[in-house]
Amino acid sequence: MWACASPAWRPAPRRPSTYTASRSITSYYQYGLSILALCVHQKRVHDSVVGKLLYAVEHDHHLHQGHLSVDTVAVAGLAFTCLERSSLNSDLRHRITLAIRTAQEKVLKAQTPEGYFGNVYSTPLALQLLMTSPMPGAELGTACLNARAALLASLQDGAFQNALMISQLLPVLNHKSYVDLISPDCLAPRVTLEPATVTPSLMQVPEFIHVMLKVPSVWPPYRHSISVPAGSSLEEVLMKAQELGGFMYGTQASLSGPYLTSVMGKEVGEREFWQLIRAPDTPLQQGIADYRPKDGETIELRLVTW
Ligand code: B12
Repeated sequence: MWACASPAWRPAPRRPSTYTASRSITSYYQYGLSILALCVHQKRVHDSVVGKLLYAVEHDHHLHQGHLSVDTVAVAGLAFTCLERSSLNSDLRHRITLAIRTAQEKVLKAQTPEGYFGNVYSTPLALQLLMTSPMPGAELGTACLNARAALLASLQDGAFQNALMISQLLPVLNHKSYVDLISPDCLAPRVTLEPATVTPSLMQVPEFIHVMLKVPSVWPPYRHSISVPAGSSLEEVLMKAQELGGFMYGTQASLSGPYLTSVMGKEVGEREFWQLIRAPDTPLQQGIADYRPKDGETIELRLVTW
């Protein structure tokens, strides 16, 4: 199954400029999102800018290590749909129409047996794209129904706690996509999500769990069993490890929550990231603040390039 370990592929590096970011942060996901954002505000961009995204979709540049980045293709498809609906970049009309079809086909092909497109967290954007589809047919209908059913089940299981993920899901629950922002209907009734209320029982004695924390890519390698109250997040495991000594980490705030940027003093370099892995080799589908390890799990922090 595609997980975030297969990140969005990136456009060619920028030419040196006065911009002094410490690392390049451009990806086709961000490129597509920017075109989409400008388009819903009816801002015209040059054909060469759109052409670069078209080229990426036509030539599978959103592939990474052989995997498809469903989030990236979905955002590109939404951007093209907006351009088509707004009659922008009309000289590219034919390529844009074909690219929408290509993006939709790629997303459909990425459906898992559970019904997700890619993984649970790429499914909301994928559904946004497929909902805007001019593609007729029972196949699309069944695929979308299966994805919706899988999403609703995961909602019940509490998979959507992250505000950014909820922001990508809410339009789908309202039968809308980001493209509808071209002319938003502010008066339409809205589906919202109610926070689940958990009443902790009085006299609850916290149960403790043990999580093995491993960092093999530093010298000397770090490996310790950390004891935390059951239900703790991975971030709480990291905090506890730091408190015990011999472990250090740093984060950067992002819209998705705290992003792990350094471990044992090792800061990520350009196009590197600290990947979160459940041993032996399963990349986590949530960040440190949202993921709650189970008793006996081994979590590895692995420095990889994207
Ligand atoms: C590109 C991308 C990456 C790139 C970011 C590098 C870069 N400079 O572009 C890389 C490959 C490094 C990456 C890493 C991870 N990612 Co990621 N990523 C994305 C993607 C496709 C686009 C994000 C983006 O550019 N947004 C637009 C910009 C404008 O917004 P931004 O807030 O500035 O974006 C920054 C943050 O989002 C941050 N970031 C990226 N991913 C994640 C994940 C988490 C949990 C956090 C806190 C921050 C973060 O990097 C972005 C660029 O600087 C999203 C897809 C989506 N549907 O949102 C997944 C997504 C957000 N990632 C996800 C995950 C799970 C991860 C990892 C935890 C995977 C792992 N097992 O290690 C790691 C983060 C680990 C850590 N160190 O904390 C999930 C989050 C699901 C959730 N429940 O919240 C998503 C939704 C993908 C998916 N469908 O599963 N990711």
